[in-house]
Amino acid sequence: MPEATFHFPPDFKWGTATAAHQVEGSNENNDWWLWEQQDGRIKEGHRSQPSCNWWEQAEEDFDRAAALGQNAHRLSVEWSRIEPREGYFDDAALERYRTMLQALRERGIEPMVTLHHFTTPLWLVEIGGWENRRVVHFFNRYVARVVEALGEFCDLWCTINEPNVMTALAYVRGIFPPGKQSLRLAMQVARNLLRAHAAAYRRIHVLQPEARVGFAHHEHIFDPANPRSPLDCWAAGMQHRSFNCVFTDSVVRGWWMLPLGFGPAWRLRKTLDWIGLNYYTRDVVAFDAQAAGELFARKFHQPGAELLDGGYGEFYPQGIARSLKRLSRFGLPIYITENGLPDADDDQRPRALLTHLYQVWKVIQECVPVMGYYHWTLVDNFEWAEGWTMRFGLISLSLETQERTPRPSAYLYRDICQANAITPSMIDTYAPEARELLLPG
Ligand code: IFM
Repeated sequence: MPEATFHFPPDFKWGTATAAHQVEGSNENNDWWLWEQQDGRIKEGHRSQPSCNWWEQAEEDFDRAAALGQNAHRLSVEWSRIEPREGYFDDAALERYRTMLQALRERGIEPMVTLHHFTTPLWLVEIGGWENRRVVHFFNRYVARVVEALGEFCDLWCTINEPNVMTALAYVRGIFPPGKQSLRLAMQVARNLLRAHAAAYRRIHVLQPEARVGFAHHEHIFDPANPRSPLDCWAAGMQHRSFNCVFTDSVVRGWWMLPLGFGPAWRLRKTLDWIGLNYYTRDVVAFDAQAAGELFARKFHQPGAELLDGGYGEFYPQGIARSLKRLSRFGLPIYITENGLPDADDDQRPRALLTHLYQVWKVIQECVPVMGYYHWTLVDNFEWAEGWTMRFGLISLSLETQERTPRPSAYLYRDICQANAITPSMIDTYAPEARELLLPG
């Protein structure tokens, strides 16, 4: 009997995802650039510069993506380049982005453009950044300019990347700029991010009625350390609700679902045409009476679990299926806007690709409407507070020479994209150790 091949839907999108500050280089007018200059902020004192030099030569990597069989790419545009001073829009920067999007189209790659991916212009930071409610107006005006300039080449827009990660790391843990630790400010910022998303959604549709607009949500799995312990279950549930549900559920229900505030939020309703899932890993959670600041949670990795490089988390492919199923309750098309792992020597990535995509395939069989998958990422890039210590690329990058070297997983992903399927021979060629997981017996 022939062995199973796992086919994806005929119009499935296969791509990679990136973000401006992580790949462009020479972004010196935003909060992350300032943050990188401060001692102790980034691991090993790394800086984003020169990154992958996309501002000059993104097209060379687009060639590589096309040669690797990809038909989609998610990239972000840098607000601080487009609006370097309040109210002043730089036509040359917009033109550069037009050429990038056109270059993608010419290579048969459909762009998805993210409008905010963690970085904020310095002029806005000086007046409070995302804490200032006027950000909603500023973001809206900037989004309108971008859509007017780039709409010829793009109709798939992602307003904001991972608003939950941005709020948690910048305003609760304080390891992203502005490095604050205040639940009150975190809630204020969360509200402004949601308002900005909703206003941008409406503005984009006025300018481009056919647009498809969503945001990229990061879902992290939290499981109770002891599923029979009501306290562990409660602590894991609190982590889940406060990290995973605030943004998604507020928009879908039109009701503020913030830890410090519930109430009507009608203007958030009906502001998603699709939802993006960024999935990476999970934690297990035990109740800890001493950890009031952490919502009484002690988080750790499942004992005996396979771990990812640099303490990034646990290798847990089932989590992508669980996350997709939760999001499917919203009744929207879903894009997997990010999924990947840090793996410099590529000893886990081939198996990670196969096992995560197998989980995706399984939920598609259960009628979960997954439209596409964007692997994070094409070429190693600047990993925020982790600097260059974590290598997420299908293609490795030498920062000294800018030389690119595809890792074996780049070819596996190419084969999957070209076949629109996972086949037994791919498993045998790239990750035979995954065979018993995918093709038991
Ligand atoms: O590099 C980041 C990206 O900017 C947002 N999502 C997670 C990725 C890997 O940590």
